[in-house]
Formats: sequence, structure tokens, C-alpha cells
Amino acid sequence: MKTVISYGTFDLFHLGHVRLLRRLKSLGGQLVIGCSTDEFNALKGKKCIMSYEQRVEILRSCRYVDAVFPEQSWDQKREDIIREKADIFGMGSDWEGKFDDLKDIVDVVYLPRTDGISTSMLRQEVIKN
Ligand code: C2G
Repeated sequence: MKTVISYGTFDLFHLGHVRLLRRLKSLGGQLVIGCSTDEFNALKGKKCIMSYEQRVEILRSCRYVDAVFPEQSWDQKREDIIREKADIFGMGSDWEGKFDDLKDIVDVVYLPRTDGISTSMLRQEVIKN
């Protein structure tokens, strides 16, 4: 069984997240996710609607996700991949090429983003109505 690892904020959990997690899970048998903490999101310049605890609870409830751990910095991935014994590192294609430096220890894949949906689009929709 292969272990797949990925990272994200997963705010306002939506179809784009579901479709990515489903495809990542299908690449291996085990999917582990680093969920960005509120503090790390502040570093990323991202303001979340949902707290870290809420985002973790939703991720843990997703049928494709086997484990969730905190993502607190940009540079913890190498250590996480070794700890989790990950075989595959996967992200959506908006990250294409950004994590190729990890190719020496893991297979790196970028999967096509789901068009027409994003957390910011959902936020805009909510504000409009
Ligand atoms: N995603 C997608 N399709 C969308 C929206 C998001 O495939 N319509 C993917 C993104 O490419 C990412 C994952 O879903 O792989 C999570 O997206 P975000 O929650 O926006 O995470 P992000 O802010 O990209 O944080 O260290 C990596 C960062 O933590 C990634």
C-alpha cells in the first residue's frame, strides 16, 4: 500500500478539494494531509473563515483522508514525508513545479485543479447574496 501526502488550507471545504483528495487517494491506499494552521495561514497571507480545528474536523470526516497533521511552516515537508513514509507527494496544478525539490525522496505529482470553484469565489458569492 502506498502512502500519499498533500497539504492545504481547505477553508470552506468544496468540490475542488473533494476531487483532489479523491484522485490523490486513488494513487495510493493511504492519504495523509498537512492542514495549514491559522498561524501559518497568516504567514501565507490567507485569512480563513473556518478555524484550524473546524478545517481539521471536516478533513478527518472525508472518506478519502486517513490522517491529518498541522502544517506550520513551508519547510516541514521533507521531515513529514520521511516521518509518514510517503511514496507520493501530490498537489493541485496551481503548485506545478513548486515542490520539485522533493523529487529526491518522493514521487511528486501535480493534478489538474478543478475549474470554476475556489474558496475566494465562495466567499464572494456569500457576500453578494
Ligand atoms: N485545489 C484544486 N482545485 C480547486 C481548489 C483547490 O485542486 N478548485 C487544490 C489546490 O491545488 C491544493 C488543495 O486543493 O492542492 C488545497 O487548496 P488550498 O486549501 O487553497 O491550499 P493552499 O492555500 O494552496 O495551501 O504548503 C502548501 C500549502 O499549504 C497549500
